Amino acid sequence: MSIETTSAKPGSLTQSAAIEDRKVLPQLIQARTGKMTRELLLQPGSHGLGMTHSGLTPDATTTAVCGYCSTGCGLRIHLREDEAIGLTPETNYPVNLGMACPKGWEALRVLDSDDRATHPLIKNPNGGFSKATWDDALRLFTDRFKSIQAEHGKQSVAFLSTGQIPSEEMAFLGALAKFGMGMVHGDGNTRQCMATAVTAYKESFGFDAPPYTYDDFEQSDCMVFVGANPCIGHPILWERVLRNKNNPEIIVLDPRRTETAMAASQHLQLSPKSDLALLYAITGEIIRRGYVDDSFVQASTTGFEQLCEHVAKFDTESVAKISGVSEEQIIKAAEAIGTGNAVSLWWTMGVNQSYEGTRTAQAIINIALITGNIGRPGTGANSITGQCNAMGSRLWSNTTNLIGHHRFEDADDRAKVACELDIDIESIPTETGWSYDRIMEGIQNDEIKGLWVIATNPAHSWIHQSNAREILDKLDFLVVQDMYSSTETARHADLVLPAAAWGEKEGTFINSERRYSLLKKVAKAPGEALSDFNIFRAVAHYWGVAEMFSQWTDPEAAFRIMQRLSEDKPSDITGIDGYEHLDDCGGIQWPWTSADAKQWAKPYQQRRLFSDSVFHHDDGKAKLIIDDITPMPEPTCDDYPTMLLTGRGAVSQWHTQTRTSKSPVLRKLYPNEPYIEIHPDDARSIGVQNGEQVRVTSRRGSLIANAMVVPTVKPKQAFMPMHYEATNQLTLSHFDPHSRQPSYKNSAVRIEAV
Ligand SMILES: Nc1nc2c(c(=O)[nH]1)N[C@H]1C(S)=C(S)[C@@H](COP(=O)(O)OP(=O)(O)OC[C@H]3O[C@@H](n4cnc5c(=O)[nH]c(N)nc54)[C@H](O)[C@@H]3O)O[C@H]1N2
Ligand SMILES: Nc1nc2c(c(=O)[nH]1)N[C@H]1C(S)=C(S)[C@@H](COP(=O)(O)OP(=O)(O)OC[C@H]3O[C@@H](n4cnc5c(=O)[nH]c(N)nc54)[C@H](O)[C@@H]3O)O[C@H]1N2
Ligand code: SF4
Ligand SMILES: [Mo]
Repeated sequence: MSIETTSAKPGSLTQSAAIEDRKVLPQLIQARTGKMTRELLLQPGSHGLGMTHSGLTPDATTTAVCGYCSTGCGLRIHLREDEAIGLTPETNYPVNLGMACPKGWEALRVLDSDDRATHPLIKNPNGGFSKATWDDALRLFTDRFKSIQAEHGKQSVAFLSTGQIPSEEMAFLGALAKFGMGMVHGDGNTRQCMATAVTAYKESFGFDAPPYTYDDFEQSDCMVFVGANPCIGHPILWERVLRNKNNPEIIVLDPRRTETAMAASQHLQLSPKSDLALLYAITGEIIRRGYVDDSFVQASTTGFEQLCEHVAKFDTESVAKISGVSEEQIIKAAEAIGTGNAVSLWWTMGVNQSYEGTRTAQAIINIALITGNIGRPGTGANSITGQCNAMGSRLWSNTTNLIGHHRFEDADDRAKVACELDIDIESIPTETGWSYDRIMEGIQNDEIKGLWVIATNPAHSWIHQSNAREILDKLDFLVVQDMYSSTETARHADLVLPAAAWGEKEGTFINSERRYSLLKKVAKAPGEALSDFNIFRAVAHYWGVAEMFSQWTDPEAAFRIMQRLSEDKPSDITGIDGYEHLDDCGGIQWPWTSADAKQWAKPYQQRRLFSDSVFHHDDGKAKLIIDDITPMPEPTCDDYPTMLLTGRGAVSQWHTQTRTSKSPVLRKLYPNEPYIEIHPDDARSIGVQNGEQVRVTSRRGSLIANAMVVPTVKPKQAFMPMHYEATNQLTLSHFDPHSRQPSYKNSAVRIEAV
């Protein structure tokens, strides 16, 4: 990670300000971006570079995709007698080109830990857990869930799953739960993360289709990052940005002066949640200055006139006041976008996790469309995903979409799925299930009594935590299936099922650029832990529906079923010839159809969508979607004068830290105690020095954290990483009305000295 050699335009005001900040913050940045790791990784005993210290020499290597983030780096696993003894980043992989972040380097280390779930655990009358056999555990699972369904109806048992297990496991879980066990409601942690992007793409393009390929980072001459901090969240993608030889303009829209903002040539440090107004003002300037690609707009979009009328209401002068971004900055950004030859716009959680997220994402999409920046190298309206298989969950989880991007309400879709799965069409629900927030509400209202949680940790990661935990405790029966038995959610469980982890099983993940890649079994799962896939097979057997799932013998067989289901969809993968083909190619991006496979000897790399300017609505055009601005759900006030933002803290911290906290190397790269970033003026006014404790209180709860006094947040704004258990005690239950994604990044709080 080289912040010094950034491709930001030299001499710009922003850059000299960044240098000021860097004098203040060099250590913080080094640690947070993982720069110090090489030294740490060279310590004896490390699985990373340190493998040379172990004295073992590998007798073979194999390449597997990393199991943390959606970048999907290839890791070369060094094997001795088929067991992993170390790893290095794969030099020959089209994604990471020989690079990996500290989490990837340390991926094997976190598999060994005292709190790995090794046996099924059943809650005993004292509130502790007792070890159980799989037979006892699965009998209990079946008896309890079946009796709840008998008493309260089939819909009274639901599941919450994840973007972090292989697609084959997601598909199996969704099919088993909804078609085999009769559940109606199930959702995933991708609701917390990607629901907004999915909704925005579906409405704008007619299909959930992120159009880009990573090569676009290197081909753009102007890149806009909205609510995204790739230096921390997607460090290897940021490395791809740094490889761009076009000396690109880099525009960052973020209320904080993030590591990414410091490296940008334009930082639009907007007021939280003023994105929609600001993007409309930029759109207005683009239109007024004549930067519209008229022939593209005419041929490939609908709604341009309405867009023009709408954005005219957002005059630059007023928006400058609302957003705190000057008129000059707004115009400068519009000029850069309007005059760029290859402009790409990227967004992540600063957009998705907001109460107007869907419309904000669509305002970004509109800019790409009206300037004709789509379908060409270096362009696109590009949502970067988060979890290793968030894209897989969007296609395969069978939660609110019928599996494979079909619709529950559509009789033809149900017939196709029934036929490909060889099941009775009557077993497929005819209605879309509830979203995550509605499932939580359903538990609160006694509509849902049983819950099966797989590879997610809601007692830490869901909003308004005290309420979330009360809700989990209301359940008659809670099953948690996880690789560790110590998670915040497992503490509330009646039954814990021990799962094998990344590295201990196989399957495919789909990364942000739509690439299916293989994960591999290179280690033995501890104790009696089973792969999620095999847990689902066992559940099918105990539930009495083994026959219905007799095709689902192993992950590759499931992959073949998924291929058949994908036929004729924009995400068609019928041309992939099994796992070996994925392995040979360094992963394959969707679509890859059987027709493609006939035409080309090998899937060509770096494919982007919409090069033919044809979208997935019936008329082949993309929609320009607009909306009114709505007031912020919880503005600051005298009692709660500070706006709290939350998000990722350091490259070496992953989410609820069940995994990353297990590596001594990673633990050295971030503060182990919860901290909150506050501005020096605010610190002064409450009489707090850097490192001293503060109490942070919102309308929902209160916590103690160390003050990190930094100029990177504005006065009356604060930032807290989500990785600390307490953070979500403060956050607000408010959702984007279109995507039902929680708005994690705006809660009014009060900060006081302790
Ligand atoms: N190291 C590490 N990497 C990760 C993860 C991790 O836990 N650790 N998680 C992965 C996952 S699942 C995800 S979803 C991604 C998330 O990746 P990002 O979205 O890049 O991460 P966040 O820090 O959640 O949010 C990005 C930025 O949004 C800004 N923001 C807050 N409010 C607003 C606003 O109103 N407007 C704008 N424009 N910006 C705002 C925040 O200041 C923050 O800098 O990261 C992935 N990568
Ligand atoms: N305040 C605030 N809260 C947030 C966010 C924020 O920005 N701010 N971001 C949100 C976002 S974007 C996300 S994605 C969520 C993430 O929230 P979670 O999904 O709750 O976080 P993780 O820690 O990734 O939880 C994954 C769980 O799966 C387990 N696990 C790992 N591998 C396997 C496996 O192969 N099988 C099984 N069965 N279990 C496994 C891990 O041990 C862990 O307990 O958090 C959300 N919460
Ligand atoms: S950037 Fe993401 S995929 Fe690559 S090594 Fe790090 S965590 Fe793994
Ligand atoms: Mo996420």
